[in-house]
Amino acid sequence: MMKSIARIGLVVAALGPMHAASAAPTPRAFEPPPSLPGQNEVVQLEAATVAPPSGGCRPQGSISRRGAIVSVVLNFVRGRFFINNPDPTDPQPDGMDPVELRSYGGCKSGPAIVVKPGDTLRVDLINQLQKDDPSCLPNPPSGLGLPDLVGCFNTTNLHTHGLHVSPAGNGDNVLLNIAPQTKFPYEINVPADHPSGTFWYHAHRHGSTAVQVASGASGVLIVKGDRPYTPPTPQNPKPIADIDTVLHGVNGAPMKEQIFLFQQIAYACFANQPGQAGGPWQQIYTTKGLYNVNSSADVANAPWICPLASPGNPVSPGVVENFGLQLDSATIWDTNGRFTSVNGIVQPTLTVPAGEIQRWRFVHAGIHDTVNVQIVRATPVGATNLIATSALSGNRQQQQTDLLAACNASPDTLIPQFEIASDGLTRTRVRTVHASQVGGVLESNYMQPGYRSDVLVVFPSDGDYCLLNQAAPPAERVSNGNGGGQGPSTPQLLAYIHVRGGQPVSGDLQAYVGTTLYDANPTLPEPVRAGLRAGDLRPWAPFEMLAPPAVGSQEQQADFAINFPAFTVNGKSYDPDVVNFTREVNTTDDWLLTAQGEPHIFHIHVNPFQIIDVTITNATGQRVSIYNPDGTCRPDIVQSDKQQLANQYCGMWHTFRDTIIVENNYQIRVRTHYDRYIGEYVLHCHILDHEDAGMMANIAIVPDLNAPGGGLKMTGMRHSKAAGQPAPHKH
Ligand SMILES: [Cu+2]
Repeated sequence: MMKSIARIGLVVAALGPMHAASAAPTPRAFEPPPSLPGQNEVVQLEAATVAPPSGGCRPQGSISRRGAIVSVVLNFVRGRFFINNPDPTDPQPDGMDPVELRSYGGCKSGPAIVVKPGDTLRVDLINQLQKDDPSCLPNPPSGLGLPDLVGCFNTTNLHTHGLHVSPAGNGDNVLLNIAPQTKFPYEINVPADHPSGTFWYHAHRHGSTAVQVASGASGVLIVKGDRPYTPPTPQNPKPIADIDTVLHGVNGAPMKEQIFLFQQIAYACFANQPGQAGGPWQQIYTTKGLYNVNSSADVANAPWICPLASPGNPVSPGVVENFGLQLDSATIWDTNGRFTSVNGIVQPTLTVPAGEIQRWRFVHAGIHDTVNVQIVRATPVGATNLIATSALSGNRQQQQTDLLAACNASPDTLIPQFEIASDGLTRTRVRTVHASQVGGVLESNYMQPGYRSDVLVVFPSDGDYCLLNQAAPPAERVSNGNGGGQGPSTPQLLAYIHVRGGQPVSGDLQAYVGTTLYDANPTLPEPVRAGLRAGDLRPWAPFEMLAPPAVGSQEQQADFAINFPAFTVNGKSYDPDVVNFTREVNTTDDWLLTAQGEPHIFHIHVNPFQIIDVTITNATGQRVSIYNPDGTCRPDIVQSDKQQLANQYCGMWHTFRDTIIVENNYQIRVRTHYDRYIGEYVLHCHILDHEDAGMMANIAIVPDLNAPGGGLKMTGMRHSKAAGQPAPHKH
């Protein structure tokens, strides 16, 4: 470890003082996520989406297809690359901060992987990280700020978030430890009836999840479907059809797709001298001096910088190594000055033609902070149109003034997002995120870590637009002393959108999208086609309504809380050796989700859940639903929440998801069916530093709750047979 610090210092020093800092950031073009080299017809099919990025990163590894077997070699490596930083006071050449991060294939974002229903996805995960890992010592250096069970940052595993696949054995099994310098053959069998949609994969080994995902260890995983609509029959009342099959133009050409993998890579540059007492990664360079565990609040809230190294002042590249300083704080992402990146690039520029309907797949791959996605028509400010020239500069806080002026969200400037799928699953109805609002708040596409949202977008005319992460409501901002809040304290530009050429659209964009889809799908039966025009997606939605649980079945509960230092589910910190819930396969449960003290994010593996109800305690102390009987939000209830948190649930009634935020004072009732798969898996908070700190529980799905051992083992069979008694009846 000492040796590697010395090496790091030298490398950065060698890059440095020759180059002067540039005055304005160099605009960076939008790029898709990297793609693995290899032959894969599905990737070819997706060429427009997953083409090798022009100036981007070619990940180590490979992908190939033979029949229905997709073989991926995924290298988990310490990658050295650069992240663009629009802050001109950042002295790195051309505003490119050198970083050294745990990554898939050595790129900022993991490679996009595309599979089809019925595929077997084989992933050879090769953990090339070093065994020499100070976070994995029996007594790690105290300056690393490691809570109990957090550490071993070079040990990993792989989770396919949102996929309905087996959690057992070599499947989507997050109870595995893939040690450094070892490899593991995952085999993910995507069932033939799996919904198509937007999913993602990321590292998920308890204790190192947050550090690895905050380093960028995540990538999109798309299930691409080609099953056309067929009418229901008595034998098959709910035929499977993929929304992909209707998203094309009148000429049949597939709709252009764009992937937006939002990552919040929390890199910091450290000042550790080689041989420093207490170990490495203890002092972060900030605009106000060195930040360590003993720093004042002033320094702790200062933006991070990566200065040039000089003799006697080594500077590490940007790394994610100190759990306590870099991740484990409700406010740190808001104040550290770092930017949410899109496919590994900070504030890229995307150029699209007017009038072209595109499918945008948003994936929130951050670990902790809300992203409130808005698309806003830019207003030219002064002589320089900063959005037209992609020229916002400064760290996030410094960009605030220009951004507020240039990207002012209002009912007149907001471009609607037509959401067709949430958490990968096609909705029964298009949800429009637009200016019309419940409770006096301009709507955003509210995304929490783990969420996905597929939206159709179309730009009415030439001009410049801002892809924003809109600020949290005032009462929720970190700057008002309210923890992490529901979004940043200041709006943040995620990407510049330049609309150039194409055909302008006048009139209502929703009608335009509906008519375009109608015209492009003349072979659909007329009622289905007319429904599509009106936003009815039921023919392509994998689920509509789950039947209720059996009468008398026990409601399950997950209550998230922090009783520092304990991060708990139902009062218990994660114990890998304890099964917290045992439930029976092919049964249905209702769950009540609650969070104490601050919001938490419920995520459960393997099976999605349906949002049955969201309730809030109103001013007179009654618990009331935020929904009307038809699923629309009740304005009076929404307005009663002074923190304006109910809006994010308004589009969720009866939708199916795998991740949902649980706000304080809210209760969320969800329903889930333990379909098909037995085995042990987890539910947890998707604020990943909470998960690492213990906010996770094991759930085991067994063949038969009433059989000895759940019917999983031969144990007890002899006894029950010898006793001559039939197995007790269920329920
Ligand atoms: Cu949490």
